[in-house]
Amino acid sequence: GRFSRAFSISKAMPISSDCALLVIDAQNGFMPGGGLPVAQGDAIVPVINRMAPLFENAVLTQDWHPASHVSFAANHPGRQPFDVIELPYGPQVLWPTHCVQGTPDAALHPQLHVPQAQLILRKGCRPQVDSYSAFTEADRAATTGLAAWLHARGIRHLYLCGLATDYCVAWSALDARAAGFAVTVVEDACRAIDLNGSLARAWADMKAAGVQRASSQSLLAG
Ligand code: VGL
Ligand code: ZN
Repeated sequence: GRFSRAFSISKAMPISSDCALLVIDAQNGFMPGGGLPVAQGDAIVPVINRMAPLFENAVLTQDWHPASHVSFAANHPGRQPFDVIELPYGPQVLWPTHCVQGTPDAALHPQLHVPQAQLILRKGCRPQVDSYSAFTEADRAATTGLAAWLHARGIRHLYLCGLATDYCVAWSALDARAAGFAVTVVEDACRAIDLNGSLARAWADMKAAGVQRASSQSLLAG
């Protein structure tokens, strides 16, 4: 019943203090009704809220673009959302305008509850460079400083969740592996955009990089 369920959650084995939950872009802009809606994006919020208490350490990210951002189709006359253009750092998908700095679209989902989060990292802030990854911007040169921040706190293993599986979650997972972290993606705490096979490609790339795939149930079962 209700009591035993609450009791079993409170008794769930906490996750080791050298682990951190990394919640990627759980923002209104990626939820149904947002600027770049991800199908069932809001379904991840209760899942994240259930597993968050297992973690002593948590970091949240926000996609945080200026209105003039190079990734917005609206800033490229004659282009449409989901067109791909060539930028100095490589191909760039043009997105609908989303997560503009300081707007409700860029705010975290109002029901997201991860009160122990120590850092909210904002990315994609430079007008001419996108950043799907929480670690390294799309020019592959600028770092956000997140790897150093986590290393300085003795974090060795990251559990990733959020939106979208095939863009910001996958790119963050791959960069986290490259930075030396063990990485687990909690699949049911993510949802994908899935543009031209991007989801299957993302899982293949993550598998090849040694990213583990888990369910929130398996974590809660300890
Ligand atoms: C994202 C596309 C553009 C994401 C952000 O959070 O996955 N995708 N900006
Ligand atoms: Zn974006």
